[in-house]
Amino acid sequence: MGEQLDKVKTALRDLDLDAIAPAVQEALDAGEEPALILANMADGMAGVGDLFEKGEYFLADLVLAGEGMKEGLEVLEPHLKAGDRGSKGTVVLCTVKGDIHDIGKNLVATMLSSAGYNIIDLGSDVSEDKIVEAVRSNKAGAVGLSVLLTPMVDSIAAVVDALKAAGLRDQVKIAIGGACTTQELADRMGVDALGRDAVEAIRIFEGFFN
Ligand code: B1M
Repeated sequence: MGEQLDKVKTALRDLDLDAIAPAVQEALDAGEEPALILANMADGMAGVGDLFEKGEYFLADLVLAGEGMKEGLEVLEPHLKAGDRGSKGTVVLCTVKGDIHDIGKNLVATMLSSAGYNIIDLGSDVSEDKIVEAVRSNKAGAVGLSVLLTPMVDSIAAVVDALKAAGLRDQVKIAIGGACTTQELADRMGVDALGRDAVEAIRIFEGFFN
């Protein structure tokens, strides 16, 4: 036990694309908890981010890492969805306008979905109008925004303002997360919570719906 989790993390960090899906399958076969496997995939991606920041990886490597993450998730997702899906509440989730980073958002979506929430995943680079429409048509109780680019943080305020203008702000709680978010930013933007990782995101949404 543990050795297979390391393999998952290392395969992703080293961009060994052929090894990622088999490593996830091996960890499942060894009886590792799917949520723990997911956490190791997130650690592998964090390793990719560090190597990029050190100048050892380039943009093309980041795209490969995104592919690797998708391949691993394809194997893992059916095992994460054992819970009572969709019963705990509806969450509209996306990455904000101007920002195409979606790996962290996808992780949060997978974790929340397996924890029993109905996730309306609008994807990345999503306008405030689309979010308002999705909240209204799905009667969502919460909105989750992923934000990685500092120049795009004003997109958060645009969502808050659009929900207010539509008369929906009192019906939804809003959480933000992503590499460039801080508590100070969350306070300034007028959102209800900040999640630092996918596990914290689950705790936050549990609080929103209880
Ligand atoms: Co870009 N990128 N990127 N990038 N990229 C960052 C974010 C950056 C910090 C790298 C750097 O320069 N050091 C930097 C932003 C600087 C800033 O503004 N602060 C940056 C930049 C500048 C850019 C471009 C502008 C580069 C360029 O073109 N010159 C460009 C932007 C394009 C655009 O969006 N318009 C760009 C492009 C890309 C790729 C397409 C190549 C690729 C994205 C692929 C994809 O997502 N499909 C990419 C990647 C991979 C990264 C890094 C290396 C890794 C991001 C990631 O996936 N992390 C990133 C550097 C870094 O973060 N260290 C970087 C792994 C992921 C699991 O973590 O997303 O943080 P994260 O999610 C975590 C938590 O944050 C949290 O839970 C997740 C799981 O634990 N979380 C939430 C996330 N959302 C949440 C929501 C919640 C709660 C928790 O509640 C709702």
